[in-house]
Amino acid sequence: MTPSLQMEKSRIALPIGITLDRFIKSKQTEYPSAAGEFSQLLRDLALASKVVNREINKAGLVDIMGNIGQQNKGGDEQQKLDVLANIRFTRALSKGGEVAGIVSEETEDFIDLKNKGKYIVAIDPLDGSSNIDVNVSIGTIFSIFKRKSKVGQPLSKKDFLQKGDCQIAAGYILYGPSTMMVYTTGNGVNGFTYETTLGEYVLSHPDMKCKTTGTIYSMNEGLTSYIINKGITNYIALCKSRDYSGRYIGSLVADFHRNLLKGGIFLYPSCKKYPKGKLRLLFEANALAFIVEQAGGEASDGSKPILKIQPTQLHETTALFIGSKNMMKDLQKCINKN
Ligand code: AHM
Ligand code: MG
Repeated sequence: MTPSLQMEKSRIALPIGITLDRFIKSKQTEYPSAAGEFSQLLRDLALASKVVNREINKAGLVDIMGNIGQQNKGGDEQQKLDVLANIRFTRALSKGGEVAGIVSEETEDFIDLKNKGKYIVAIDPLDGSSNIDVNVSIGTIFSIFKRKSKVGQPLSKKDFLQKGDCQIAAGYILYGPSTMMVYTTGNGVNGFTYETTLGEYVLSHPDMKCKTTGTIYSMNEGLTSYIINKGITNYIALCKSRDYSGRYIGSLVADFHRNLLKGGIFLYPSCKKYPKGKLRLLFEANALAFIVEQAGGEASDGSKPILKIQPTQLHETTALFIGSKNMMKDLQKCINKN
């Protein structure tokens, strides 16, 4: 046998690893009350993300980049891909039947699917939209809750305005050089990389942990002159005095993911420009806070943990500080001293 044939044979014989499907199945025993339905919900999200990934990959080839000439609830220009991703995730979740209601960053109100589903999903279908046109990493963020109302009753805002603490699962998909799905069900964090030739997510980052200390700080420093809380500017000065690296992509999922893997802190404070912060509690902050805590990190709005905030509006925003535990402690000290 020629050496190249031998190599090819050994490559084919290599195990592909644990696929997302198999992983979900192996964890079903953790949810004895609703094993099958919850697993199906995760599969629905994964499937929709594969379609969105396909669209993103051909975004330069067809006319789906750029904005659609409308604004979403937060006043942002909606991008064509935002709209496509919203349609895709909403459709996948509606068809599955496990989800009773969906609230999306791209729509004003929640959708009551009027079915027997037990779950509520809050989703940012495509986060980091300002990066779509420039071929930079973007993401999807999702939170899953149990519905509050009884099955059969119409949904109300109460079903959606639940504290982050009530999430039963949360995750994100990062559409980057490779596409990844990272999620938690409250029992650690696991990351899966999309193997395009197989069309499968494969477990690549089991039991992810956020280093207790890192050397990266991520903030839009263009906002510095708008910051009111001196504690935050003092903390940034501290980062610089320690020679930390400033890294800011402007796509929350990508900034968060990098800091999760390498250790670091992400800061989006409230400031004169965004008096209540810019990032959305339901669609962005809650899910990442659940994930970071499960990985050993912390997330707060500067005064309390993100997961303890009682939302009062679907689209409310919050200041967000999130990352490595010791860095969060240093930040809190600076805030408290002020
Ligand atoms: P989007 O959901 O409309 O895309 O906005 C959220 C994005 C985050 O991904 C990112 O962290 C932040 O906005 C960047 O904001 P800025 O451009 O002000 O730095
Ligand atoms: Mg967003």
